[in-house]
Amino acid sequence: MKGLVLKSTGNIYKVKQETGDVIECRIKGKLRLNGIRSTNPIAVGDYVIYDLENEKSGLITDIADRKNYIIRKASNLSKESQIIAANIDMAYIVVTIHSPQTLLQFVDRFLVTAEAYDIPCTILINKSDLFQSSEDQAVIDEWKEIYRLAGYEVLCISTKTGQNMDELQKRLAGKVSVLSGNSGVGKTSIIKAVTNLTELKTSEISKSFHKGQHTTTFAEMYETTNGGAIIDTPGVKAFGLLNMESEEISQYFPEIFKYSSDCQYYNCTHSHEPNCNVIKAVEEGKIALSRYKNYLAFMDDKNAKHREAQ
Ligand SMILES: Nc1nc2c(ncn2[C@@H]2O[C@H](COP(=O)(O)OP(=O)(O)OP(=O)(O)O)[C@@H](O)[C@H]2O)c(=O)[nH]1
Ligand SMILES: [Mg+2]
Ligand SMILES: [Zn+2]
Repeated sequence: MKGLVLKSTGNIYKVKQETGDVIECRIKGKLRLNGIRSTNPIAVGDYVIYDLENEKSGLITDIADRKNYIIRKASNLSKESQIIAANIDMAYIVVTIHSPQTLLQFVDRFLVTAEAYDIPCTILINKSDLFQSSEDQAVIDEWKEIYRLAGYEVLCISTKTGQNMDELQKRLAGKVSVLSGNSGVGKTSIIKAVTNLTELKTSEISKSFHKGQHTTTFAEMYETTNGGAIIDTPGVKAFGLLNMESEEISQYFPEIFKYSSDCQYYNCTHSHEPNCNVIKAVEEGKIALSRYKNYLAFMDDKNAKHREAQ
C-alpha cells in the first residue's frame, strides 16, 4: 500500500493512507537510500510503500521516487544533512525584522538552497503589527526592495491582525508548501491561521528562546482549509551552504546570474574583474548591495573550505 508521510519523529512515521486514515509506521529493515547522506532517511512529504501490521500500524518497505526535496546542513562544516521535506511545490521563508531579528544572510542562505533544489520561494515578513514605527517601516521597505530586485515575492503578514492572510491562503490552495525560518518568527501561528487547528503549540519567544528550545520539535504536514498542504518545521538558527562549487553560487542568485551574461570574462567571479556587468549593476542599484555582499561572503566560505580540504 502507498501512503504519505505527515510526520517523522526518528523511527516512528505518521502515514496518511489512501483511505485518509492515519497510521503509525516503522521502517522494515534497511532501505535503499539513493545515496543521500542524511540523518533522516524518510521525511515529511515522502510517499512510502508499507505493509499493514494491524489497523493502526504498518511497516514501511520502500520509498517512492521524490519529485524534489530540500536539505539543510546545520553548518558549512557539518557533514550530516537533514532532509527538511520532500515533494514540495513552494517554500516560504518566514522572517521578522525584530522580535526576533532575522539576519539577511540567513535569508540568502535559505534562498540559495531553495534555488539549488529549484523550489520557488516567497518571503513572508510576519508580525507586521509590531512594525509600525517609521524606523521599522524603513527597514521593511528596504527588505522589500532588496528582494523585489532579486525577483522574489515579499508579503507582509500578521497572524494577529490577519493582514494579507487571505492572500497567503490563496497561494496555498492545491499545493504542498513548507514554512521555514528562525525560532519564534511565527511559523506555527501561521499554520494555525490557515488550517484552523487551534490546538497546535506556539509560545512566546521569551519563554522558549532563552531556554534555547524550539516550540515545534518535528516537521509536520497539515491540510489547509482550501485544499492545500502545509508543512511546519522546527525553527533553525543557521543554514549551512550545500556542497556546491563556488562557480555554482552565482547561478543561485537569480539577479546576479541574469546580469552575469554580459560580463567580459566567461569565468568572471564578479569580485574584481574589469568590465564585470554584475559589479556595474550593483553600482547602478539594479542589484541590492546586501545580496551582492552575501554572494561574496558565500564565495569566500567556499574558497576557505577548499583551502582547508587541501
Ligand atoms: N505580534 C505578533 N506576534 C506573533 C505573530 N505571529 C506569531 N506571534 C507570536 O510569536 C511567538 C512565536 O510564535 P510561534 O508560532 O510559536 O513561532 P515558531 O516560528 O513556530 O517557533 P518555533 O516552533 O520555535 O520554530 C508567539 O508568542 C506568537 O503568539 C504576529 O503576527 N504578531
Ligand atoms: Mg513552531
Ligand atoms: Zn562579472
